[in-house]
Amino acid sequence: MSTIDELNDMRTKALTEIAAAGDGASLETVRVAYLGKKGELTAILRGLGSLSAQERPIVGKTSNEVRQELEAALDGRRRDLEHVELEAKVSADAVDVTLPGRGRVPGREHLIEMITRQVVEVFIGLGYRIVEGPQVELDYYNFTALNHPPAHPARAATDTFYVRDLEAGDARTTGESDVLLRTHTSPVQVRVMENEEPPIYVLAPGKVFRRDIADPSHLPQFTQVEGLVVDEGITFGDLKGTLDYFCKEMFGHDRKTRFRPHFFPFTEPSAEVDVSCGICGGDGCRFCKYTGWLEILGCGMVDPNVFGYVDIDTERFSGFAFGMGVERIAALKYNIPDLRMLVEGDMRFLRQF
Ligand code: 2U9
Repeated sequence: MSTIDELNDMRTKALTEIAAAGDGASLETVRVAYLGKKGELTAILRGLGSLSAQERPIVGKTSNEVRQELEAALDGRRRDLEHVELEAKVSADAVDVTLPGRGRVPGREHLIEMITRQVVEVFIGLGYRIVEGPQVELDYYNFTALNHPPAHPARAATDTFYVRDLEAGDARTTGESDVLLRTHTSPVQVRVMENEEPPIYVLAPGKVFRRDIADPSHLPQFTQVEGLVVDEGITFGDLKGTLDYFCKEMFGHDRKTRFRPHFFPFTEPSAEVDVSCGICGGDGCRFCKYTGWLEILGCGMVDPNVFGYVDIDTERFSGFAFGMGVERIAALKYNIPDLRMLVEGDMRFLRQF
């Protein structure tokens, strides 16, 4: 076969292969096979010197034409492939801007946060300050200074979570120590009275801990709001007026309150406060166990023994205190049958409806 025939065959073969190359890499393989250093066309050009003087210019000219043709075909195919790749990428990344957006689920304040905030807002409106303190407390602030005798049942290791210091070699598995998880927020107010002079009008919201098994009406960790007033001339009348106003703000101005005698170690006299049932209006129904009343608060006049621990002059000052469980109020206000529902991460309490 003459060199010209060889060139023509090569041209046809190369053009077919270029047209068939499906991506940039296979196209490059074709280029190297013909135009690379060891390529078929390069070999012919290198061999020009050994051709006859007659053949040389024709083969040289044709070789150059074939090279230009192949280079043009390679460029054209490369552009086509790039275009195809770009088209594929664009259509894969395409966003249909006319589609409706994917909705986010907005969250809301948890019921416990909401009730705590509402209670706080009522007392802020009455001029009270919010105070906070440690959740890990000393026995002294949680029990002793609050007039709990040494053998008071609440101090038992079956009722209170005691904290052990393992690094200090405390090997006990149970039993009382000086450090505990506070069982009420009252130690916060003891600390306030230690550090400040009356007049004191404070509200102490926060987490508290009791060694109870969780059931429909108990949680081992719950939220309390307690209040403390210490001033000159504070009477049980001030206590009643304040808590009656609070209940009306919280539950509605059509609600009544009643104060039943009770006992707490830290107040004397003490009372529990009921609010009239919002379902039956006080007539009696299943919700209020046919009593017409719902128990909301505990309260009382601060026991003089408590003032003794914090060096407040009982000749000059008197005070009242109260406490409530936020989960219990949430359950009553929103008809929640089991307190455990509030802490189990049920999204229905957190989703905005
Ligand atoms: C100081 C002195 C007295 C806070 C009070 C109650 C009554 C009370 C309960 C409500 C439901 C606890 O969460 S609950 O189980 N609390 O009944 N708390 S008087 O008395 C104080 C606080 C601080 C220095």
